[in-house]
This record gives sequence, structure tokens and C-alpha cells, in this order.
Amino acid sequence: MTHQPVRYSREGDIALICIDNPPVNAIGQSVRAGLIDCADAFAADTAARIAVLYCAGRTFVAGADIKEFGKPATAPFLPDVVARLEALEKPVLCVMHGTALGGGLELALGAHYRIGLPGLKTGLPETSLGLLPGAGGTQRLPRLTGLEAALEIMISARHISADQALEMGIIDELVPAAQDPRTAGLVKARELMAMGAGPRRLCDMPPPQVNKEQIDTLRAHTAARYRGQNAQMAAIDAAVSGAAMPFAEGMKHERALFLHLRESPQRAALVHAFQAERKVAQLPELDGVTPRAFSLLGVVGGGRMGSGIAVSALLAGLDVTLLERDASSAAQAQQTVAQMLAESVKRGKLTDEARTRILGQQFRTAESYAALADRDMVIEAVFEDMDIKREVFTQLDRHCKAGAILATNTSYLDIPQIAAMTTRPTDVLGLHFFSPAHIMRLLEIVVPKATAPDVVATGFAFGKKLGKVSVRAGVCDGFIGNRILQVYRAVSDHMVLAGASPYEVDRAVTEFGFPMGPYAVQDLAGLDIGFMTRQRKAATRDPREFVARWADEMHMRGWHGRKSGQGYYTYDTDSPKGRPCPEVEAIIAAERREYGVTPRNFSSDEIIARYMAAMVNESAHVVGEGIAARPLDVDVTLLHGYGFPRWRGGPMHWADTQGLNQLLAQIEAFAQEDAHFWRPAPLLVQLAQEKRLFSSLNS
Ligand code: 3H9
Repeated sequence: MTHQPVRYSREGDIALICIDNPPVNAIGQSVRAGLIDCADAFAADTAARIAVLYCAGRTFVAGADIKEFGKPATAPFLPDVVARLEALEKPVLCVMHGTALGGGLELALGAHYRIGLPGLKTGLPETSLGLLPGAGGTQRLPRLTGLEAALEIMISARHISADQALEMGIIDELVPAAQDPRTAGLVKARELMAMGAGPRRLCDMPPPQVNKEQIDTLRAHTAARYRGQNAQMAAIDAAVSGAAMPFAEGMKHERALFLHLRESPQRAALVHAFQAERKVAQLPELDGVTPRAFSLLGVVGGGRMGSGIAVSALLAGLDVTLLERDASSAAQAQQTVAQMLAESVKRGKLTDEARTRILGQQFRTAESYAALADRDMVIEAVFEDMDIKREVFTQLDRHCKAGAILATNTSYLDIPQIAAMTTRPTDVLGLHFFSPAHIMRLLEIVVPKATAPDVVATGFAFGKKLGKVSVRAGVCDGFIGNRILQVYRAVSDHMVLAGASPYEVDRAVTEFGFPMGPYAVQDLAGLDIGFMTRQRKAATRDPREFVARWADEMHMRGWHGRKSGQGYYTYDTDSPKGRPCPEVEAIIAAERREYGVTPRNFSSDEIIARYMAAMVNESAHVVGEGIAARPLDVDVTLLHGYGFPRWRGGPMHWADTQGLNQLLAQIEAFAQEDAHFWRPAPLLVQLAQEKRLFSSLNS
């Protein structure tokens, strides 16, 4: 028998409508059609007095089926399905469990009564996918919770807890003890029948009050916070306009706005980002490979990075021993970890009791490698120096048990060389965290050729446990992210030498959607970091490569960026975020004179054209060389580690929207000026010739 995604049955005088569409009961065409059939069956079933709508599996409906976006919409449409349910003459009770999101909550709002199971999370996260709630959410939720509360839910796209849902009236009741949705529904349905409850429709409720002043403030705030994005403002428009119209008119307006957003490039980019984040961990090399144990973790080095890694693991419930070289460094590390955990309590990520328990039972510092003998996995996070790493890995090899995984958090050193310091190179891999490690979600899992498949699988299982987005990277200087970063920073310096100011570059880049431009980022990281990187590379650098000496000059003057109050920008109490500095421009002007450069103007468009062309071209090199498994791995890396605007999908997705031929033509034109820097990536050339897109390599 073929699987029916929606089933109708009856228990006594209670009709049961069960959605069963794994994994998350998303509402696709077959579910919509099934719901209409079941609503008709219930209406015609004279023995049924009430219907219980619930879901099989781990969750109520998690939303409309994302896979249908980008394809022509097919009837029946979700707003009509919800309306059909709401219009029924007999009461419908909805039981929500798991994650009832987007179209799932909208479906529930069409029911006449709603109960939630413990652990329920609900919300309208459509704006995070570049959409607005398009099945009545902008019209029904404000009638239930008031306009402001409903708008906050839609704009933030956040998940609301069961308790909050009860408080806001989204559910009528929170089932006190864990029950399955069907049983909970039957109990509540009997109670409703005993009370003689009839249909209760949100569409019949009066529209919400509109406080114009508050809405104006919200609009201004939203426009600033979600700069460049369309969906949040459209959601406000749908809900506010709907409050001044009859329900049916409001629904029409919502639908028109929804369909417009559905076709938008921002929706395509945001859905790409959502799907790419899930696909990064789907790699053929992991199929059927069982990860090793990793619940007992060791961390070597208790600086900010090592402590952040320890905290990230502690928050995920792992047991951590942190090794430092002496008692005073260990005490310092203990303090840093305690402080980070206290901050997590402040941010609401942890209770105070849990913090005490973690520090008492899950965490300890040590000063001897022998303390790491029982660890399943050890991550080294010490200073970036090969001699120091040699000492660490020699000791780890000596003391760690057989089968323990030895990981390095290096951001650029040669991992095969580190692995060769041990007698077990198959057990070595890179786990490259981003700072602060307990907050940033990106984890590059760097895989030397010799690494055993179950060690790679353990890296991914570990990343998942920590709530990270893990991306597989091959071995090269900078792996995926920092390698691409070096190139788009370099092209910025090229433009500054030719006449753009660092402030013009930063402005163009932030207007494009990055939270900060490359020079503001360097100030934040510290100009001393860039100086050390240049020193490290000096010996092996190709003499044709342009290296800005103004950055060295700034470093020599003690200008280390934000922390010293002066970098590319001047930071003081008047300008905590920094203001342009004429002296920086003078230093740059002197260098232009040395090179005999007559400065020229750069428009924002030209800055972005060069910046993005450099980023895309290097990304294509990275994919072509197999450093990134697919274009989507580059996108996820740049989205989560480098502030790439999510609503543009990542550099490879963005490149596809621009047309690869056009990008290649630009790069070839730039190569006329500087053939050394602008080397068109063979993969880009090939795809452009074959009229294919980067996305063709994602499946
Ligand atoms: C909407 O509803 C529009 C309506 O207003 C209007 C209509 C007219 N569709 O994340 P996971 C897949 S817009 C299809 O790994 P978790 C997901 O790709 C939608 N598939 O699990 C993955 O597949 P795979 C509004 C979906 O436990 C698998 O399910 N809703 C959908 O970490 C497991 O997902 C949202 O924005 C979907 N809607 O998290 C909610 N959702 O195994 C989006 C998930 O092949 N979803 N899949 O990679 C989520 O936030 C999370 O998936 C959820 C589960 C919290 C539900």
C-alpha cells in the first residue's frame, strides 16, 4: 500500500486527522491535498463530533515544504487549506508537539482549539527564509496575541517555548505530563465535547489595535537592523495593513506580498543557506562510518582559544581536562573558563546551577600530560609555532591511549607535518575553531590525506554535539576561509594603493551587506596579527606580490587597532566605533608617491566588483583544488565565519546569480592590469564554457 501522508480515522465520536510526512511533516502538495480530503471526510462523517489534528513522528508540522520553493505553486494552496479547516462547522482541536513552525503554526491557527505538549517550540520563522507567513499568519496571529507581540515573533523569527506560547494565548493548554499527541488529543477532545464547545474562529475576531507611533518606531528599527532585506518590512506591511481591512482583504494582501517574496533572489539565497548548512555534513566518505568516542575531551592550552573550546565542549555536556604548562597558567585558564561560563549564564544559555555543576564535576585543569591518558580526544590550542607544536604532539603521542584522536586547532600550519611528529598520523586531524570558540558556529574540519575515515566522522559528530556548523577542508595555507580572506584583503589593498580610501572600501562592503569592511575587521582583530602573518610569509613570498607597507608603518607606530585606540580608524569616547584618520591617509599617500601612482576615484560599484570577483575566483580555486568539497562548503564557511550576508547566500551562490560568464569576463579584464594576481580559476573557466553554474556541483 502506498504511504498516505495524511490519514483520517475515528475513535468513537472523535475524528483523528494524522499528518505523517517524515522527517518533519513539512506541508507539501500531497499533505495539502490530504488535509482537504480529511476536512471533507470529517464534514461528511455524521458520527464524528470533533476532530483532532496531530502529527506522527518527532514533530508537528515544521513548515511549508522548502523544496517546493522556486517551483510553480500547485493547488490546493495552504491558505485555502487553513481556511477550509477553520470554516468547518464542527470543532477542530490541534495538538502541537516538537517544532510547530511557519506553515505549521499557521495550520494550527486555523484550528479552533490548540494544546501543546511539553518541549513544544513554535514560531513564524519565515522571514529568516526571505518570506513572510503566507497562510494567514500575519492576519490570525495578531488577532490572537496583539499586533506588537505578533510582529516581534515574525521579525525575530525566534522559537517560542511552550510556556511562552501558553502565556501569549497561542495554545489554550500545555499538557502537564509527557503523552503522545494522539492520546493527549483524545483526552482534550472529550473534555471539549463535554463542555459543548463549538468552532471558535480567529478570522471572526476583531482586527488588532494599531499604535501608529509604536509601528513607526518598529519600522525604523527593523529597517536599520535588517538593512538590505525585504521580508521583515513586508511582514510588517502585511500585518499592519491587514489590521485596517476586513479579514478576507487582509488575506489577499498577505498572499500578494508572499508570492512576490517567494520569487525573490533573497528567498532563494536564504533557502540555499538553510539547505547548505544541512548538506555540509553529508559527505560520501562518512557513509556507514561509525565515529569513535569523544565524550572525554582534553584541551592543551588555556588561552582565549583553548578556554573557548573547553567551554563550547562543557556547554555540550562533555567532560574536559585542560592542560597548561604550570600552576599559574592553569589557574588563569580556570578563571577564564569560569568567566566564560558566567557570561553564558548572563546570556541565558545556562542556569547558575548548571554552571556550578560543570565547574565541579565536568571540568578540571592539569599541568602534566599524564592527566590526558584517559582522554578520547585531545585538541591542541597552543601558540602557532612548529617547535611548540612538536613538543605538544610528541608528548600527546607518548601519553594518550591507543585510538585517541589528536587534533590541532592551528589556523595555517601544515597539519601533515604535525601528524608526522606522532607515531599515529591516521589519528590526527585539524579542528579549526573561530574566536570566540564558544560563540562562533563555524568549525573547519581539516583532513590530511592520511587521516582515518572514522577520525573524520568523529570530527563531524563532535562538531554536531557542540552545535557547530562543520565544514570539511583540505590542507593548504589558510584552509578554506582564511585562504579566501587573504585574497579579498589583498584586492582591497590593491584598490587603496590605486586611489580608494580604506573608508570607501569599508563603506562599499558594508553597503553590500557585510557587518564590517576589511579595514574595520583588521582593527578589531589587531594590526599586530596582520603584521605577524606578513612576517611569517615574507621568506616564501612571490616578489611579484604587492604587500602594503603602510600597514607595517602603522604597526611600527604602535597602532594596533581598536585595542590601542588607533588603527585604520581612531577610537575614543567621541567615536567608540572609530572615525577615519587623516594621518592614515597621509601614510598611504606617501606610499602611492613611492610607487608613482596617481590616485584615481573608485565608485562603490567598482569596489564591490573587484572585491567580489577576487573572492569568487579564489573560492573557485579552492573548490577546483578539492580544498572545499563543493561550492556550498565555501558558502557556509563564509556565511558563518566571515560575515558574508546570509541573504546573498554566500559567494558561490552569489556568483551564480551574477552569471559566471560575466564574472569571468571581468576577471580577465582585471588580469590585463595584473596578470599575477588575477589568475582565472580553471573551474570557473570550465563552468562558464559549459554554461553551468557552481550549484551544479552541489548535489
Ligand atoms: C513556510 O512555512 C511558509 C508558509 O508561511 C507559507 C506557505 C504558503 N521543508 O534541520 P534538520 C528537512 S516556510 C522541507 O536537520 P533539526 C531538513 O532539510 C517554512 N524540509 O533537523 C532536513 O532534511 P535532510 C517555515 C525540511 O531537528 C530534515 O528536515 N519553517 C523543512 O535540527 C531535518 O531537519 C521553517 O523555517 C521544511 N520546512 O531541526 C522551519 N524543515 O535530512 C525550518 C526541515 O534531508 N526547519 N526540513 O537534510 C527548521 O528550522 C529545522 O529543520 C527544525 C528541525 C527545527 C524543524
